Amino acid sequence: MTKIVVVGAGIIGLTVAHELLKDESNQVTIIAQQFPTDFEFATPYTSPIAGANWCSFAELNDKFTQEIDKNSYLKFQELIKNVPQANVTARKDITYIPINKFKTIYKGVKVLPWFAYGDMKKIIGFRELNPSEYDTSLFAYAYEYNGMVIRTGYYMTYLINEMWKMSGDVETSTSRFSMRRATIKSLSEAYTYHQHGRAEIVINCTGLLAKNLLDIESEEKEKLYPVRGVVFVAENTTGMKTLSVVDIYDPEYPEEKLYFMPRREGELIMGGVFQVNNDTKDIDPTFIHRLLSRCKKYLSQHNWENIKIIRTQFGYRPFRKGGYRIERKGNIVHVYGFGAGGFQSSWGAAAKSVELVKEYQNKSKF
Ligand SMILES: Cc1cc2nc3c(=O)[nH]c(=O)nc-3n(C[C@H](O)[C@H](O)[C@H](O)COP(=O)(O)OP(=O)(O)OC[C@H]3O[C@@H](n4cnc5c(N)ncnc54)[C@H](O)[C@@H]3O)c2cc1C
Ligand SMILES: *[C@@H]1O[C@H](CO)[C@@H](O)[C@H](O)[C@H]1NC(C)=O
Ligand SMILES: *[C@@H]1O[C@H](CO)[C@@H](O)[C@H](O)[C@H]1NC(C)=O
Ligand SMILES: *[C@@H]1O[C@H](CO)[C@@H](O)[C@H](O)[C@H]1NC(C)=O
Ligand SMILES: *[C@@H]1O[C@H](CO)[C@@H](O)[C@H](O)[C@H]1NC(C)=O
Ligand SMILES: CC(=O)N[C@H]1CO[C@H](CO)[C@@H](O)[C@@H]1O
Repeated sequence: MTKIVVVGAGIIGLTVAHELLKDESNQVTIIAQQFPTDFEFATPYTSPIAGANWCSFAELNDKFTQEIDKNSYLKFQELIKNVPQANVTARKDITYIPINKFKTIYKGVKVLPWFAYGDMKKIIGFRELNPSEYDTSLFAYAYEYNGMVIRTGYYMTYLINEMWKMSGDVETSTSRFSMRRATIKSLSEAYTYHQHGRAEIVINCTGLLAKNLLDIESEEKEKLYPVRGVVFVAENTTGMKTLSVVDIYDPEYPEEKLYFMPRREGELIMGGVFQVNNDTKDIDPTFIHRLLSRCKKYLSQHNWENIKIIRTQFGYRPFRKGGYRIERKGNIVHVYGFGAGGFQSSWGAAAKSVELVKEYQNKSKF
């Protein structure tokens, strides 16, 4: 048996732990300050705040990220098909590019994502919309694909339930899974938290808060930064059935975005903002008015009258300069810095992490 401690119970820690448990020779303890079943989050914890959808941000030539996101897409499709209790729902995902953004930011060049090409185009059902399908006085172009909405809190609970199942549910002296609430000051402390004695391997999935760990490499500390997001959760009385993204550009409010995720159970996620290095907890009270007036302007086919906002949420996307890190250093595997895409990269990132753990296990056999 290999004793492994996973630090962090966000989407990354949970998915890595889930994949490690598939190997019956691994015993995994997750330790975290916050778990998905907490109702209030005293310290930054991003995963329960996300919508979440799949919209890979990989550059056209970044095969590594493309592979990770494609792996995750295929995994989520399996869940959509076969595992309704995972609370991942299939939805069309439409993106509209307003004319002003096309002219100013994109300099009149049409930009399509990497999944508009090659085999992924077919897998994902990518299609550019015909001009007859959108308002050409507002938009330069638009496209759609077969996307999804992940109901993040329930989905993470599903992952935990699966892990108990793999381990045999009851915690015994031989059970392979355990969860413990703890706040560690340094990763070197993490080894002592395994349920069956000192751990051999630690997986670092701490998101943004890792900045606070005492034994972090100083250059790593400087690489991590928050990008704040704010979303409103509304009752879905709009008639919206597809995920919709309007790629707006408002020179007066360049941090403001416009996207919608209708959840299966009747909630509508309305976002949002992309505030680099802003760690405030305040919500600008005038923002909702601008958001709703953009709704009426760009998505007038839906009903925005009397929309009822149920709650407001904010979180900090854990960004890292140079992109995320999946790397083994001795018996520590680092898996963090997933920015705005932790869900869409989760399965692919977990598969890579498991490979790194195997590599270590192979080496230490000799
Ligand atoms: C508004 C918003 C919308 C988003 N929408 C999407 C989307 O549509 N699709 C998508 O893919 N992504 C989306 N994201 C991004 C996604 O939420 C993040 O990339 C992801 O949640 C990061 O997960 P994580 O596991 O790395 O970190 P976290 O979820 O922050 O988890 C970190 C874990 O580590 C624990 N921890 C940290 N330090 C310590 C310590 N010292 N001791 C013990 N435990 C510790 C924490 O308690 C927590 O359990 C969105 C984010 C925001 C804010
Ligand atoms: C653990 O991960 C964080 C980012 O989440 C990173 O800043 C830190 O360097 C890592 N810890 C160590 C000890 O390397
Ligand atoms: C919108 O909400 C209603 C219930 O309020 C639900 O029946 C319907 O399925 C929801 N639509 C979508 C697309 O989620
Ligand atoms: C951070 O966000 C708040 C709320 O939106 C805003 O009032 C404030 O000006 C922002 N701070 C910075 C430094 O951008
Ligand atoms: C580990 O060893 C096994 C068995 O020898 C081998 O099949 C596998 O490819 C190795 N994995 C890695 C990541 O080194
Ligand atoms: C709480 C919640 O919305 N969970 C849903 C997850 O999926 C199952 C199976 O489809 C539903 O029954 C739950 O309502």
